[in-house]
Amino acid sequence: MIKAIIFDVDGTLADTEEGHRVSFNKAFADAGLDWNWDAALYDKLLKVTGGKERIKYFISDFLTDFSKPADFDDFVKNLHAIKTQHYTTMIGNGNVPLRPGIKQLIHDAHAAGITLAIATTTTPENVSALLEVGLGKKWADLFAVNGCGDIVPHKKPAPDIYFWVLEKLGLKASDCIALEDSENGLHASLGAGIKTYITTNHYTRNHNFEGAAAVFDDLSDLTMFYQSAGLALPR
Ligand code: XBP
Ligand code: MG
Repeated sequence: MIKAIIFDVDGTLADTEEGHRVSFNKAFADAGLDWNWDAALYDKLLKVTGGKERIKYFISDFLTDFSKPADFDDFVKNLHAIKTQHYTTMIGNGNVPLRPGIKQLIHDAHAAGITLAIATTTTPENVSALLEVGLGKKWADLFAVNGCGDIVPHKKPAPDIYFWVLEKLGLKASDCIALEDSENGLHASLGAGIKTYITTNHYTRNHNFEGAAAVFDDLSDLTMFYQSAGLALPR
């Protein structure tokens, strides 16, 4: 019997990556940088998870003439903090709804006594902004564990965040299922031994999901998902 469902956030709970991309570009403009991440470039940059890590990847692998400031880490951290401000404002305005079936799944599972958790690469502020709009002010009461951002040394595709969540839940990997959207996310959850279901989006549709228990376009048909995942939930 599944005791817990562990949710990825970006691309899974909501289709957020366009919001992230636009927020990165706003931060670059605020900083007087002529960098512009269009969708095609962002698709490549999504190979690296974590906004700070993604900025460093862009600088190292896509910029040739950028001379790093002395306090490079602070420079990146500050740029990312500005980006997070723009993102949380955008999300707070209700511009990015939860994906189909997500709100119903969360409430059905919580009502049935299934433990819920979050395992994401994004920041705690971004998670709060998204779920306060999507699930209401008391969203945090629905989740036993909220694993996000820099609390682990290595971000996805490393399994660290999933090991961290399992440890906090006090559950075995076999007691849980994970919901992810990307190849990096799948590698992370499988790396922790967790059976993983995928919902794709326009950035991840062509990823390699070998090892996933099942791949769905989205969870608009919760009955199909519940049957596939062996969840005895009302539909
Ligand atoms: C997706 C990510 C994040 C977001 C940007 O996280 O890799 O880095 O793209 O958010 P997940 P930040 O799919 O694990 O939820 O800038 O806050 O990292
Ligand atoms: Mg994701």
